[in-house]
Parts: sequence; C-alpha cells; structure tokens
Amino acid sequence: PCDLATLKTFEFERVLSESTASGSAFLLGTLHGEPAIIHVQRTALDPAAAPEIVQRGLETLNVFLDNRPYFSAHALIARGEDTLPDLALKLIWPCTDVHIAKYTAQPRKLVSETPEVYAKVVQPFIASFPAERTAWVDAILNGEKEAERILHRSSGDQGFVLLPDLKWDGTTLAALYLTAIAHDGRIKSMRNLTRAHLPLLRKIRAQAYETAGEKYGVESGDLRLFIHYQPSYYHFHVHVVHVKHEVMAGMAVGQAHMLEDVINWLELSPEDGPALPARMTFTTSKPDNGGGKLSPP
Ligand code: M7G
Repeated sequence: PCDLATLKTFEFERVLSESTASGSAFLLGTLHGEPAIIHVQRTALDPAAAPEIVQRGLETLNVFLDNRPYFSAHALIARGEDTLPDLALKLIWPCTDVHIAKYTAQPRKLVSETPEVYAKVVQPFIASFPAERTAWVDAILNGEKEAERILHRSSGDQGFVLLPDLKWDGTTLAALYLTAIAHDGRIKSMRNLTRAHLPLLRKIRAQAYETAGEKYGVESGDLRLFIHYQPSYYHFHVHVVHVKHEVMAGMAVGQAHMLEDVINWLELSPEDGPALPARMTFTTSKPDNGGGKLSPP
C-alpha cells in the first residue's frame, strides 16, 4: 500500500525534472524493488489564510536579513487542527519506462500533423497503444476505482464521468482541475470528433459549469475547458481548469484546444463528409527523439 512506512523505504535514484516556480520535483527510485516515481510539491498558500498564519500561526521566526526597512526571515508554521498539509505527494508505483520518459525533462520540436501523417503514422500508433496504459480509465468508467471521487456520471454513448484530476489535491480552488472522460471508447482523440458528438461536448460543458458552481462556488467564466492534441491517453477526455491556474506545460499553444473552439469547428463542419478535426493540420511540439517528422507522437 501507499503509506508512510512504504515511503520510508524509498530508494532514491535520480531527479527526473524539477520546477522552482511550483516548488516541485519528480523523483525516480524504487519501492519494495519496483520502480517508482514520486512527485513532491509544496502546497500552495491560500492567500485568505495568510494573515491568520502571520498573526497567530508561526512557531519560529529566524530573521537572516535585517537592513531596515528591509527584512527577510524563515518561519515554521505551528501545527494546529486546521493547518494545511505542507506537501502534496503523488506516486506512480510501479512505473514504466513510458512514465519515466514522460516526467523527464526533454527537448521538444514542433511538427505539423496533416491528415495524411495522421493516417500513416498516428492512427497505427494509437491502434498499437497497449490496453494496460488506459486501464486506469476503464477502472474509473466501470466504477472500480476512484468511485468516491466521482462528481457526475451519466451512461450511454453520450455519457461521461466528471471527477477531480490526478493533478489536483482538491484544496486550492485557484488550482481546480477536473477531468471529464467520455464513455465511448471509440473516440480516441479530438481527430475522431464529428457533428454527432456535439450533444456530448455540450453536456460536458454544461455539467462542468454546474458542478464547479454548486460544489466549489467557481463561476463558469473562471473555467478554462480544453482538449489536448496529442493527449497522453487515447480515450477522449476534456480538461476543466481554473482560469487562475498558473500556465503549465499542458496549456502550451498548439497542445491545448479550447472546448469552445472545438464545438465551433464541429458546428461549422459539413453535414456529410469528414468533420473539420479530421481535415485539419495540427502543429504541436513533441519530444525530439532525433527521428524525422513521421515518428509517432
Ligand atoms: P492527457 O491530455 O491525456 O495528458 O490528460 P497529460 O497527462 O499529458 O495531461 C490525461 C489527464 O488525466 C491528465 O490531466 C492526468 O493528470 C489525468 N490522469 C492521469 N491518470 C493516470 C489519472 C488517474 O489515475 N486518475 C485521475 N483522476 N486522473 C488521471
């Protein structure tokens, strides 16, 4: 199990990547002989709670710069019943080489994916995508995993599940991050969307707004709904993220497409014949493995 005793046995190998901006790092090592990635991150400060912490919540203060009117200090927050956690931890255990590559800082290059490149390279790549890599999606959809975290569930071809994303620890509203996962496994990515999926996309949008409002008090104008192309997992899903969430790699121009825009492309697609997402050329960045343009994503 993932518990304190297990983490104490972590045998550290190397840092895969780090971010000084978010105070976080991906660590590679082993747990009980199996490869594991641990993401360690300082939790964000809630500005509303900050005055109280300064006034009454500090245990120690170590002033290391005193040059009036400038002062700098280190402080420790006293433990109390409602003290926020210091760290948000995420663990992938056992992890695969694909996970290690994903979380290792690597150079990227821009490539343009025409419908022809998609048919020749990307579609076969998706078809060969091992089923076990999306096992976590199936487990969520059939209620085996994360069942207690589900915020909304509807069934059928137009059905989907809305739940907090792995990336969000559920506390800081400005970092709110939900994921809507479609039931229909035939939609592998944005390229497969047609006019027939308009009701699904509109329902996801309406539900994201409703849930964020009712459960978290976040207004629709504060939510960025987007779709990744390329995604990491070929089972259609929509990202629902607070507009205040600091720009992260997953929001890079070219990788993140606003749900609004995608709905609009479908609305503008012809009634018969391929829809716009199947006919467009998408320019995105992908890890530079030294291969040519035709290497898979
Ligand atoms: P993506 O666009 O395929 O790729 O999004 P990305 O991971 O490069 O963003 C997949 C989304 O699913 C991401 O936002 C992940 O954080 C999220 N996710 C991944 N896993 C393995 C899980 C999981 O086990 N549970 C939940 N709730 N979300 C996950």
